[in-house]
Amino acid sequence: MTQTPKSPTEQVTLTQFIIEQQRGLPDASGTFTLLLNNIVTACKQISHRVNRGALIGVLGSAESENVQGEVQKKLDIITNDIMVKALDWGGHLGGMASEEIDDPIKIPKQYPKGKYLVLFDPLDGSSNIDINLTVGTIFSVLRCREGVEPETEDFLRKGTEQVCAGFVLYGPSTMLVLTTGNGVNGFTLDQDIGEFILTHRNMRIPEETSEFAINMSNQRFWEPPVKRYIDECIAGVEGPRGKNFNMRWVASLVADVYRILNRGGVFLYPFDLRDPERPGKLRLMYEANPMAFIIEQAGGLCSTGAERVLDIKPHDIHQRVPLIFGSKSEVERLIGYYQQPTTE
Ligand code: FBP
Repeated sequence: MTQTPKSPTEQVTLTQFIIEQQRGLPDASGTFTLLLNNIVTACKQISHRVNRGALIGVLGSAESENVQGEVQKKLDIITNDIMVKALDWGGHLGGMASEEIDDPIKIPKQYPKGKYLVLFDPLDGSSNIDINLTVGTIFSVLRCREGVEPETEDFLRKGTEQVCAGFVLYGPSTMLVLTTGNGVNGFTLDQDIGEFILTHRNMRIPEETSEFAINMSNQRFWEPPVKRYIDECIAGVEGPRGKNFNMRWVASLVADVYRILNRGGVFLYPFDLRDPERPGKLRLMYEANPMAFIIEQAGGLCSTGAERVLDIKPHDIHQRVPLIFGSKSEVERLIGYYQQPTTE
């Protein structure tokens, strides 16, 4: 999928790519390009902090809890502040919402309000930050009524209403994966010039795969359709699937999504019986919805098992959902298993 490296004169920067895409849109005012530019500037700052890690004392716990009841890492707070500071002054936003903050984040009075809302997970996979594994930032952009103070209701919109979704990977390379509803493209940060360069044009998920990703330690809590699906994968060529499957689990959603965008696969963080009140681990508004938009734009599917994630009508900014996504044929098979009556 990766294109042959181009000479600097042939390279397409993210800014050029977005401006060329926006040219085709009659009502494009350039505001979206400026907003995206600020999101990307924040991610470059985060990339720098994550990369310097122990050298600048940002690893380890912050000894505080977020709205999810999770102990925050120092970098969860630092990256949240970087995002808010990079986005609140620009005049493009009516408001923001973050995994690390209970309520919607207001735009300070001294700054003008704009026509977009941004929801973000400032540091996804933060349980991996202290062991130097890939982490990332995930963001989702919605439209809002211009110039007014948005209510929580203004954020609770279906994933189908997203105008843009993306994530930045802080791994061996720093990469941005982006969709504005016109396919999925990948950009690599050229640290020398500080620009994201188009390196993965029109990413497509292979329809077929023999690789699954799930946290196996939760097996005893899974529902019958998931138990059946994983058992059949593990049974391999001797089993009903007649082929061997491989397993991967990075415990960083951004890294698992990026692998599936490149070589296919199916990811499951399904509903499990541990806590029936908690329908899953991952959050709809700033994890599942942006990833579902990207996965579908790359030819994959994204479901809860019972319904398309992008069609869910949200009721809470921090609500959790079961998540199954990836290569079309496997997600369709899983949806079929959910629809079949179980014998258990
Ligand atoms: P946060 O780090 O943003 O809370 O993300 C949650 C997450 O780390 C995902 O990136 C990942 O897919 C999942 O949780 C891993 O869960 P588990 O630790 O149960 O395997």
